[in-house]
This record gives sequence, C-alpha cells and structure tokens, in this order.
Amino acid sequence: GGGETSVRVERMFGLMDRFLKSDPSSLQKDILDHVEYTVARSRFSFDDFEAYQALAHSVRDRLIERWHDTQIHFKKKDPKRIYFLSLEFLMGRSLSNSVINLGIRDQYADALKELGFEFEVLAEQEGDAALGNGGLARLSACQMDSLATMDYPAWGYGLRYQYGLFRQVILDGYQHEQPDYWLNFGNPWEIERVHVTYPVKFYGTVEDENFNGGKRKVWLPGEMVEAVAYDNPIPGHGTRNTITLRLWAAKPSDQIDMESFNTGDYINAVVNRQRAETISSVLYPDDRSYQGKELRLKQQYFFVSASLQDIIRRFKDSHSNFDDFPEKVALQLNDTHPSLAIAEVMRVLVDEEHLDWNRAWGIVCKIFSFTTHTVLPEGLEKVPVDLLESLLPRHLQIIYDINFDYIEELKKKIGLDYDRLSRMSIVEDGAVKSIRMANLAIVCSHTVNGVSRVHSELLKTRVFKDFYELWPHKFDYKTNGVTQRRWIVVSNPSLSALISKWLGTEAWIRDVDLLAGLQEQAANVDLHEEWRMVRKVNKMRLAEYIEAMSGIKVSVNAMFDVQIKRIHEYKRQLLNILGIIHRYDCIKNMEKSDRTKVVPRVCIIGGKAAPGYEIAKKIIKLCNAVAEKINNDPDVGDLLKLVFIPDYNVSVAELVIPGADLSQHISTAGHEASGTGNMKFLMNGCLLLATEDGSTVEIIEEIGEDNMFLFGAKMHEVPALRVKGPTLKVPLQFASVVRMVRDGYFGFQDYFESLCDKVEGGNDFYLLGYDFQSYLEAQAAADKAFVDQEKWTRMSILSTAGSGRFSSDRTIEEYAEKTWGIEPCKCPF
Ligand code: Z15
Repeated sequence: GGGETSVRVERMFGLMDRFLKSDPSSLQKDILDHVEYTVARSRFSFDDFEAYQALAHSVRDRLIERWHDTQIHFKKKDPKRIYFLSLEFLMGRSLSNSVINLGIRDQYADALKELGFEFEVLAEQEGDAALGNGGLARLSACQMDSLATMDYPAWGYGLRYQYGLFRQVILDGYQHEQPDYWLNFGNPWEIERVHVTYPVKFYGTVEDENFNGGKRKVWLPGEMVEAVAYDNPIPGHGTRNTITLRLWAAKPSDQIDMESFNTGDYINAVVNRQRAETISSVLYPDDRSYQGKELRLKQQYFFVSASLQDIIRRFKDSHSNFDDFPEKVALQLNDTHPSLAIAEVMRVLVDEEHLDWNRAWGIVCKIFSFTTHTVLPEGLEKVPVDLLESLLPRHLQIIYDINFDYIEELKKKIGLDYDRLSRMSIVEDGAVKSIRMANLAIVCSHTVNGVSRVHSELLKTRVFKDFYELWPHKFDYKTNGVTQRRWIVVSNPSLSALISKWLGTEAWIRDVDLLAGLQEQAANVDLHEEWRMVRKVNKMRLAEYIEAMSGIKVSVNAMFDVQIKRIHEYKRQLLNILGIIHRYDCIKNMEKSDRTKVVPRVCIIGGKAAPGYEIAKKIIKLCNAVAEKINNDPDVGDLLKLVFIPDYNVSVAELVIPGADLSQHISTAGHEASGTGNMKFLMNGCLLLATEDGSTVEIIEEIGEDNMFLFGAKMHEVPALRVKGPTLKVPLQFASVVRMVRDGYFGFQDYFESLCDKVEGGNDFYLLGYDFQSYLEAQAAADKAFVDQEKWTRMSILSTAGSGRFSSDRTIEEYAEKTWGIEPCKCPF
C-alpha cells in the first residue's frame, strides 16, 4: 500500500545525492570510477583517450541530472513548446561546451591537473559530431544552445546518421572522400532510449473503407521500420535548463515479416530485415542540390513520422482535444527538408484521429513556421510525383487535396491568370511532374522567415513574389546569429578572459549586447597591448597547427587571411585564388629592393566540395597547385604563403577563427542568404573583407564601413551586369592571371581548362572579372591598414564591440516572440 511506497521512496531519496558535487576530489573520484567501471580500464593504466572517455562520462552524469529536472519541470508546467525540425545539426565537440555551460570548467581543469592530465589535451581527443553540411546545420546547433540558455521549452528533432559528413583527404592536391564512421568509439553525449520507439511505414496502397455510412481512406503500407530515439542533452549557460536534441535511428521492425521467414531462407530473411538500418545510415553531402533520390525522401519521412508520433503522444499525455494543439505546439521547419510534416499532420488528424478535413486544416494552418535559407530558385527542393506516389501514396493524395482547395481559393482572389496559377501551384507539371516543397511550406505555414534583411527582400521581390503579393503578412525575417558561448568562450578563452576583465563582468556571455561597452575603450593603449597579445598567442597556436598538418612554416608577423566555408562557385574561392596569383606575380616582377614594402601574408583556404561537384573540386586542386608553386619559391619566402587546410569542420573553425586577422566573405552580391562565418570572425576581432551580401549588409550598419574592407558590384547592379555579360570590360590583370592558369604555369593545364572557361568568354556568371579590380583595391586597403597596427587594433576591438546583434540569442528571442509565441520556462535551481 501507500505506506510501503513511501518507505521505499524515502529510502531511495536517502541513497541519492541531490546534486552531484563538483569540488575537485568529487570530480576526481567520479572520473576514476568511470575509468574503472565505464571504460573498464585500470585506474593505474589508461591513456589520454580513455581519460577523455571517463571525463566525458562524468560530465554526462551532471548533464543527465539537470536534463531530468528540466523535463519534469516542463511536464509539470505544460507550456507551449517549440519543436525544431531539422535534417542537419552540426554540433561539433561537446566536452568543452558542456563544462563551460555548466560552469564547472575550471573545477575540472584543476581536478585533472592533480591527476596529471591537462584538460585541453583531453578535449582534443574528442571527434566532431558532423551530422550536417554547412551553414544551415551549424545554425541549428547555435540555435539549440540559445534555446537552452534562454530557458525556452524546446526540442530539437533530427536524424542520427551513422556516417556524418565525409572526411576530406587531400592527395596530390585533389579532394578524396572518406566515410566518417563517428560512432566507432561510442558516443558518451547521447542516451539511447530503447523504449522510445515508433513504427514508420512506407509504400503500399490506399484503399477506400466504409465508415459511419461514408467512405474514408486507409493506407495499407508495404514496409515498416522502427525509429529508436537517441537523446542528446543540450545544457544552457548559467541556468539549470538542459533541453533535448532527439535523433532517430532506424532499426528493423519487431513486427516480423512472417512470410519471408516461412520460406525457409532464414539467412536472407535476416539480411533483408537488417536493410532497414540503411535509412539513417548516411548524411547526403551535397549541400543544396536535390536529385530526387528515394533514400533521401525516405530519410525525410522517417524522421518526420517518428518526430510527429512523439510530439502527438506528448500532447495527448495531458490533452484530449486537438483544437488545443496550436496553443501547445509550434513546429519549425528548418528549410523545406522536413516539410512532409505538413502532409503527415493532416494524415494523422484525418485518417487516424478522425477529425474532419476542414478542422484538421484549421489546425495545420496555425502550427507551422518555415525558414528558407536560399536565394536561388534552383536551390528549391522538388520531389518527383512518381517517387512520392510509390513511397507515400496517401501523402501524395493529401498534397493533391491541399493543392486543389488552395488553387480554388486562389482563383477567387486573383482570377484565371493561368501563368500565375501554375507558378504558384504546389504541383509542377513539367517534364518530370513534381511537388514543389517550398510552395507546400509557404501555403501551409503561418510565417515564412528569411535569414537576413536583404534575403527577405529578395524573397519578396523575386523568389516568392507571387506569394508575397497574396499574403504579405506571412513574410518576415530573423537575421541569423551565432552563439558567443561556442564562438568566443569555448574557442577563444584568452579573448574571453580579456573581454570580461575590461568590461568588469562575465555577464556578456548571456547578454551579448554588453560587448558594446568595449567601444569606449577602443583607443585605450593598455587594452591595445593586451588585445594584440591575445591575438598573437592565437596566431601562434594556428601556426603550429599549420606546420603540424602541412609542414609549412608561417610567420606570425604576417597577416593571416582566411576563407573557410563550403566550396561553391557563388562563394568565389576562385576569386580569392586568382587574387593570390596576382599578388604572387607582383612580387615576382618587383625590384628586389621594393619587396621590403610588401605586407607579408599567409592565405588560408579551407572547405569541402560536394563529392559530385566537379568545378568545386577543381577549385580545391587549383588552390593546392598554386600553393605548391608559391610556397616553394625562394623569391617569395615569408612574403606570401598559401595553405589549404584539409578536412575543414567545426573544431578546425574553432582553432582558425581566433587566429585570423582578415577573413573573406566575397560571394557575388545577392547570392548568400545570410552567411554566419562572418559573425564568428567579427566576434573574435577579425576584420572582414567582403561584398555587400546577406548579413554583411547588417554588419556594416553595426560597425560602419570604415571598419571593414568592402568591394564589388552591388546587389541591384548584378542582374544588369549579367545581361551585359560578354560586352563587359574585364581588367587586364584578370585576363593575365587566368592566362597563367591556362598556360600551365601551375601545371595540370588540361584539367584547369574548364575552370578558366567558367570565368571567361562571356560565361562569367558570378562576375569574377567584373569585381576583380575592386577586389584588388580592397586587398590593398587591408594591407595599408595592417601596417598601421594601432589603427588595425582599434578596428579589431570595434569589430568585437559591434558584434552583439549577431548572437543567436537575439535571433531566438525574435523567433520566440514573433513567430512561435512561446515563453521561457525556467527550471528552479
Ligand atoms: C545551407 O548551409 C544554406 C542554405 C541552403 O539552402 C542549404 Cl541547402 C544549406 C546556408 C546559406 O547558404 C547561408 O547563407 C546561411 O547563412 C545558412 O544557410 C544559415 O541560414
């Protein structure tokens, strides 16, 4: 009875520490216990990796404690929740980030020191969780950090790929891809929830069934797999709140296909069953090129279906009326990748919960918000109807029905303008009939967000013009941001300490606007000295990494000039390389006596090319070929070095960004939806050399154009320049550097020919030739500023001071208030 229970509960409480203690000897004991009982090594003999594992498990225990309390608190308060649906999360490493957010980094460092270990050395043992491609995926990770820190009742949902983004290996200057089997050594940052599983169905047919005197649709699926939850606790900073990133893995279904087992071919039946796991096995590495692959669609639905079953189950735990659903649930679509969720909610409400269509539609229209990350119409995802019909026959019907009702409404509003109707239709009647996922997402979401102000303007005036004219109230934007916890505190601890010292507080870590306080000190000579010292130490760290990795010795007195991001034609790494060739050529042609006037540079380029993106791969090869020539030319010495950093990822970024003097964000104006790398460099006091594109436009407004190096055609000029195409005047210097490549100056003449063709003879779509002159001028201005170290340092301080607006804390607060309608729900300490 009750008495027995309370005795038992009391006993259990008596056995439990309310909070795990974080004094040095408690931490030491925990770590050593994990060495012995979790890692199963002797506490007298374990290596750095095993020490890392034990350390990670002791941090994990502390995360779990807070995570449990947070989940119980959310359940008790039952606030409106935000569910962030994304196919990609680029979390990187977790150890440093966790102990910093938990506020126990120094305690751990001290505890380890006594045991003979260095915290930083163990932190280096961790591999990256790279379940995403680039900006979009890292943005999701930054936003999770802000959601936790700001106490929002939020869940992230995604896929637990067994192979993350491929590892890039450079052989003879060419990119090769290797699988990233990141789970090889176990993952202490996740909690496997063997009992949180849902069946996910595919294929089959849809039949009519008699129901209450009418008919209804039933989907008879042909295949079933099981989704298993893996929870990744995400700790907030300076709060007990620890939220959940729930990633799904595919497992064979328990409902065994008796038929195949009865045929007697036991071995083949088992092997077939195991194939279910392929659904979550590998991340698609092609950033924004959609090929209508069945496996990709399967991944999308698998993740959407499992997530929605979980979300609806949680809702039903404490509610019985679906009309309350929009008051309790906000669903955020990170790009169109999860937009099958719209059809899935309709299917569940109508087919399984038996709501009538209009009532279900009313609910759907209130719960979805959609963020788009692209500018290019050709970047929009389309799903061939044939593919959808075979994999998800019921969903195709639902999308057709949504489209039918919507087009009827549209005709009433805009009349029989067939061109416009067909542009706005969810279904595209082209050579390959397909579903336009962006149109589906716009029609069914209450808000469509862009990721920067100019991006939003382009959406309204070009990409989604028709929709904007119909529903102006739906369109808004939330300029992207990045988390200062990871991008200053974790990655640049010495700058972090310096900022806290000069501001007299650490409060900027949660309230980043306080960074503006540095403005007053921008001319202070004492600050200048300390600032330069910190930057120099970071450059030394980077120089050591470069030498260890490539054997190239670089001088820390040189300007470190960095471009790190995915390789894309529109991002114009080729412009950077051609600029470097020009610089090299100038040095070669100079009188020896003039060389003393050259500002020494270390040019650093890093990034992955999608495995099937030929031109991007040629750009990598060209970079390496040019580097080979320059770095071995005794005429040049320390005046110019070019380094291609292989396998660029989140943890490489954490090392490179703090050591950069200058960073390049040089996309053709009108092409980068936002860009987030620029914000990370800005926070770290690195100056920007940039075009007026994406979020850079807003950075200019914060720090002023005098504090950066701007160049290039403006956004509104680009379309007309393209029309002029072949008749555009291209500077001589441009023709001559391209000629050097064509003539085989860097070898591989045939291989580079198609690359040169891309920017010459009227084919220069991204306007490299047109922008070359002003690019060189901006570079010259950067050289000039660098010589004046006092000026440079002031600009650097003002960059950090002006970076407050670009925190994801600000972005998330705007989403919470304006788009999701949610409020903080703080777990008591
Ligand atoms: C991606 O990383 C981005 C856009 C996409 O359409 C895809 Cl598929 C991947 C990037 C944008 O290129 C970048 O400008 C933006 O800052 C980032 O998403 C986050 O919004």
